[in-house]
Amino acid sequence: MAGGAAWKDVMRQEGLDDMTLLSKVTNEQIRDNLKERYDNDIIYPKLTLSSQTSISDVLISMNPYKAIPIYSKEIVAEYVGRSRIELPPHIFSIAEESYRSMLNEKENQCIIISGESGAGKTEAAKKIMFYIAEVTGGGNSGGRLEQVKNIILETNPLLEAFGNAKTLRNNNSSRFGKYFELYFNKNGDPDGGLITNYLLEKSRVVFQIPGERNFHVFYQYCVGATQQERNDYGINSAQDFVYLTTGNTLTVEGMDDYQEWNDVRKAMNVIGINANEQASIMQCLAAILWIGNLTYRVAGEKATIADQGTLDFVAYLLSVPVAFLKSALETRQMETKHGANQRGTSYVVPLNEVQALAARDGLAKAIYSKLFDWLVERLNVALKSTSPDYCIGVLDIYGFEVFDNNSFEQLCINYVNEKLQQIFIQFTLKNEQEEYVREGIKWTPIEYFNNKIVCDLIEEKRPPGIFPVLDDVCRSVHAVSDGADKALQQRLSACSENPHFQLRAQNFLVKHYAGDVTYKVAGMVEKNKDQLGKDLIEMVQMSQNPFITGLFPESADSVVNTTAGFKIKTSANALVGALTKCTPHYVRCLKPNDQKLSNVFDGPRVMHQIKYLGLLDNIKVRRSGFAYRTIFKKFIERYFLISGRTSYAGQKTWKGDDISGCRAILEDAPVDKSEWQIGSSKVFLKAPETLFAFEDLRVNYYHNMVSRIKTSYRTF
Ligand code: AD9
Ligand code: MG
Repeated sequence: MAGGAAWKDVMRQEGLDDMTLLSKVTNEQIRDNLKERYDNDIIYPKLTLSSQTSISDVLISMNPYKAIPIYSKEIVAEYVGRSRIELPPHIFSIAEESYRSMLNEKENQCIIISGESGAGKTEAAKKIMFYIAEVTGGGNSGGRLEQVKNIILETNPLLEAFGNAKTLRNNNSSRFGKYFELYFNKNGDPDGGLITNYLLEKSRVVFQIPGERNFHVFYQYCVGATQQERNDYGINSAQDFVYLTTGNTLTVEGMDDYQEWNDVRKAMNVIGINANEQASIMQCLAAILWIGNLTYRVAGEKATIADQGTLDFVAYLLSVPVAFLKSALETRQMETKHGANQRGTSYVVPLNEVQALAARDGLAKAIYSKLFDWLVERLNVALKSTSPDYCIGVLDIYGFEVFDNNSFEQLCINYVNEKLQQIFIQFTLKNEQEEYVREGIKWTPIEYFNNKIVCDLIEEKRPPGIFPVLDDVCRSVHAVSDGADKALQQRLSACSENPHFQLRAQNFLVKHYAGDVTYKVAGMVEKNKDQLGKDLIEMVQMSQNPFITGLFPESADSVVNTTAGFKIKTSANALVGALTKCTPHYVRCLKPNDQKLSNVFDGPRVMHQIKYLGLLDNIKVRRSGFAYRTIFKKFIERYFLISGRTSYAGQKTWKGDDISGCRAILEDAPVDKSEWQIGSSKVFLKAPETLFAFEDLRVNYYHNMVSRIKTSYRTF
């Protein structure tokens, strides 16, 4: 049912849908094609690429920064059951292709969405979820299925409130990475899911640069709290909390915090977070805000809490004895070991100003990040699937980012982006070219930049990369000290042999695939250490509120000594492992300008992205490579009908070996010799059109057979 104005919007044609068909293969042509389409509100071109398993599209998405009417239910209906070559490129087409290929090929799929901060990844992920919820489980399936779909959709408002924030790059920037595996049963009905979250940027809880905000949820809470919550938890306007005002930005254009708060509360109900738990969440959020209002009085090397009233209130919110809170925020217990197997002597050492502030902020960050993990865990409980058959994973992480001041958080974010670029290269360039070599196919190799060298620079043990150096310093120096930063500065010289690294006074530069970023050394060791002091852990564990003690289940003595760098490295590599097991689909998001403006196409800015995304390399590999390949046996089974040498009257007659059978079929087909090659185990076809031609020949053969049978029946 193709009707309505919206549908016309999707069907409009300007420039090329498929950029692998450009007349000239240059970056300028890619840019011009993107511009021509963008100027006409067509934001999705694609690249038809081949991979070892199938021909697939890489969807390019250009953020329009305005609403374009192409996401209605009517448009969803158009994409259902349609192949990717029938309709214009669209995020729905990628969702459809993933879903169908999961059911047809019985293989798990993943959709990898990449692009820099503000390019449209999260919006794309949401549209995929929407599409899948729309097209699955129609009829009277009701009950649990509807509930699962509701929960899937409600995860977004909740996770965005707690995990997104306004940054200079994006008003709704994801400050955590998310891999959302949607589970399905054999019929293709959603059956649950699993969310894996990656490194929340928790430093934002205590500090924001000018023009940025803390996580949305705090501002929403401050405008949306009930009178009861205001009375019980001391919720005032955002203006009154230090943690909400360091960026000097309280509202976001186009964002209605009050409305969003209602959505958050609704989402909590749908997910099954009960009233008691919700009250505890409100209490924790309030505790964090009030912790931020604690101030210290400093005398020499000793910092003591200045305002008893605030301290009392925080103790009340955390349900802990105030004396313990006070000592955990002012002092540190140290133990000197006398010898192996002997208990040491304990000393109580006062904290200096820097250490005291670090303790205070550390407490707030720890509560928030534990709360976030708790929410994800609860979502996973709600999404728990009994026995899933298949899965589609949707990866939406924080995009590559560079600010005037970049620290440990940017290093982690940009590192994960490097890893994703690695997988993309692997899937679309490296494996592809290696297969040609293996199969002995003649072709012209394409040079491309392999960013493995940058991944190595950050994560490798030998020669030591940045994370291992950081870990080393963390092990040997007290994190909150000048000494830590100096030691890091010195030891980073171990990375200097890597051409993508430059050590400078007080900072270092990494030449990332997406651009150069200078990282500040100061504070990195502490952020990497990422450990709440023993005193603070013991203090929160004394809480009378089981929700709060539940957030800190580990014993203070057994706190595992893993650093933030180690964790992100481990989880990024696990992610890569999981993605490589699935059939991949790609969405490459681009942003048209840095001002978040609609109708502004900043040519050089777009060009920069085209270059580092390697779109040109993809097109070149695709054009000089082979779109389709399949093993000899499969090729014969599918196409034996086409040649008289391999078939007669619809029956396979071929008795020779598979390779000669393939050769017979290919030679007899009306296809130019340059369009195919035979490797050592597979047949390779150059253009997708050649494959379509083979499919047509097969279909025609059937038609002819049927009409011949009909004709002979009539004459009889
Ligand atoms: V980050 O790495 O999380 O900072 P994303 O996720 O890539 O970033 P996001 O999806 O949040 O970017 O998009 C940024 C903003 O661009 C959105 O809030 C929308 O205002 C706008 N946007 C993105 N995609 C679309 C779209 N398809 N149509 C309209 C869009 N607006
Ligand atoms: Mg995002």
